Order: sequence, then structure tokens, then C-alpha cells
Amino acid sequence: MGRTCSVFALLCAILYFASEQATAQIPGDANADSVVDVGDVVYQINYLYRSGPEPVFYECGDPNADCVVDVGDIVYLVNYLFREGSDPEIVYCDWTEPVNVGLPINSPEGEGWFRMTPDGRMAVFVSNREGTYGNGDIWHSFWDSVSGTWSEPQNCGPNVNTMIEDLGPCLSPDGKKLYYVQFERLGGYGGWDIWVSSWDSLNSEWGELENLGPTINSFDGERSPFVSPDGSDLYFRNSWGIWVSEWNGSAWETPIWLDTTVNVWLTEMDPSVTAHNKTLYFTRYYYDWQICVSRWTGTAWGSPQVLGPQINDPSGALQPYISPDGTRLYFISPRPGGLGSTDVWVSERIVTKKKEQLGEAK
Ligand SMILES: [Ca+2]
Ligand SMILES: [Ca+2]
Ligand SMILES: [Ca+2]
Repeated sequence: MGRTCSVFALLCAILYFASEQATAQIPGDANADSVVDVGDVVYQINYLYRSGPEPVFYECGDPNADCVVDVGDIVYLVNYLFREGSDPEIVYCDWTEPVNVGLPINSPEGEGWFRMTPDGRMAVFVSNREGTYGNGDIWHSFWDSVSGTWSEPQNCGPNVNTMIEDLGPCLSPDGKKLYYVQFERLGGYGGWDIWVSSWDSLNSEWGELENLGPTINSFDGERSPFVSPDGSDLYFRNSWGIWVSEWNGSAWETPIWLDTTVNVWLTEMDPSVTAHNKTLYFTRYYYDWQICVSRWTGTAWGSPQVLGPQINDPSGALQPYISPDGTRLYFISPRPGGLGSTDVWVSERIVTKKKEQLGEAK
């Protein structure tokens, strides 16, 4: 990537990898202290029977890899530690049948790129509903935790939206910055570029656009921006697949290409990550639109897996948004049962669901 090599950069790299190693997901390491030992058994017992915290990385609390965290995992772990039982494993767990997010987020017109702030209080998305300036606009809505509903979506206004396509929005973690893309806007670097608007609290509107500049944008098509829940990384895609840029405190760094493990067909797009950049969901076009997932192995992104047929149904699924805790997956699909055209759908991780069922059965 042509990064300047210096002792400082090398030191940063070593520290970076050291910190990633320390938080790598180790099968069976429920308390995430990088050692699988009796401490994990105690942690699991506390979680299951004494209202203790969840396994730090949920799958690590499922060493027998059956997507249910239960007493079977404790037995498995004890067998592994004290009776030469099999090694703990990690599997990718499944998702519930998706549910339509409904009104007022969805409409008879097309919806796309539904994304939230990490606290789940604010959402942005694209819609072609009545009130757009044309060809898809960015809309925002707020979650009312009292009524458990989304507020009537509002158009993000004339500083943001235009008569051409306004697509691929995401929010900064504090909800004060709106990133999205436009094609060939004056002042850009050619083709699609990523632009940002800041919330103007004085005038209660989204402010004038700023281009993210030549470190991120180029004559290629930069699209699908996604700011990680901790605000430290900006993911996006161009015609070479998915890239990531780190926030250095004052600017976005030179982007790094996510290598051939993720960028297999160069049709990878719409990245979304969980907290601490541990799990990456994205869309890939390979004969059809499909949503894939890759996990950070401690040093690199692991081989992507295609999500199951309940998510990737024959009508197609794209533009995933994963909640920071990894338990809820929002995506866009034109599947039957919606309000019309494309809609926002949501699915929950089955491993959580089964735990709830287990609780009800007691
Ligand atoms: Ca528009
Ligand atoms: Ca561009
Ligand atoms: Ca719709």
C-alpha cells in the first residue's frame, strides 16, 4: 500500500497486533482472557445460573459448537480440561426467519441501506417514498424506547438530498455526522465519492457537504461507507472490493485493501462490522446477491461464509447492518410479505433465541 516505513510505524504495528492478539476469539475462552482454563468454567456457570455476564465473544461460550450456550458446554469444557476431551470449537450460528421492520421505516417504494447509531437510537436509510427530491434520498428516524416505535422518517433536507441518487448512508457513532455517496458531484474526484454532512444543531438541519478528500476518494467509485461502532475505522468499497481506513485522531488514514480472503470476486460491498471490528458482514454478487460474514481471527479476516437460505432467499438479500453486539441483522430484500419494492428486514441470532427458550423451559 506504499505506507512509509519507519521505526514508529513498526512499533505501532507491533502494538496493534499485540492488542488484537489479546482480544482474539479463542474457542472456549468465555471470559476472553486468552486462556482456556477453569476460570471459563466458572464464568459459564455464573452466566447460566447466577445472572453473570454473557461470554465476551458469544461463540467462545459454545465450545461444543451446537449454537446453544448451555450446561452441555460446561460439561464439554470440563472434559476438555480434565479428561482429555475434544478441543473447543467455534461455529457460525444461524439466524431466525427474518421479520419485516414495517411502517414507518418501510413504504410501498424502495428502501435501502438501513443503518443505525451503535446505541440504536437513530437510523438512516435510503427511500424513494413521497417527499424525495428524486431517485432515492437519505431519510432519518429516531427510536422511541417508551412506545417501542420508530419516529416518522424525515427527509435529510436539501443540503444532503438532490434530484439524482443519494445512496449508501451511515452515521458516526454520536449520530452527528452523516456519510453517504453521490455520483459526479461538483468538487468530487470522479464517479462515486463519499461525502459527509454534519448536524447543524443551531439550525436543526444537516449542513453543507464536505468531500472526504483524495485519501479516500479517487476517480474510482467509492461507495458503501461504514463507520465502525467505536468510530475508529471507515470501511467502504470501490471496484476492487472492500477497504478500511483508520481514524488517526484528525483524519482518515490511507485505506488498506481487505486482501483476497474477503475480496474474492471484487464484487464485495456494503461492509458492516460489530463492536471492536470483530465480525464483518457484507454483500457479494456471485450469480446472485448474497450476504456473507467473515470473522477477525486475531491477525486477519477469516474465510467468509454465505449466510443461510432464510437470509439469502431466492429474491436476494443485500446491504447488511449488524448491531454492535452481533445479535441483530438488518438487511434489504424485495422478498414477498413486504410493503412493496425493497424493504428493511431484521433477523436475530438463533443462539440468543435458543437461550431464551431454554430459560422459558425451566
Ligand atoms: Ca435524490
Ligand atoms: Ca470517486
Ligand atoms: Ca418498500
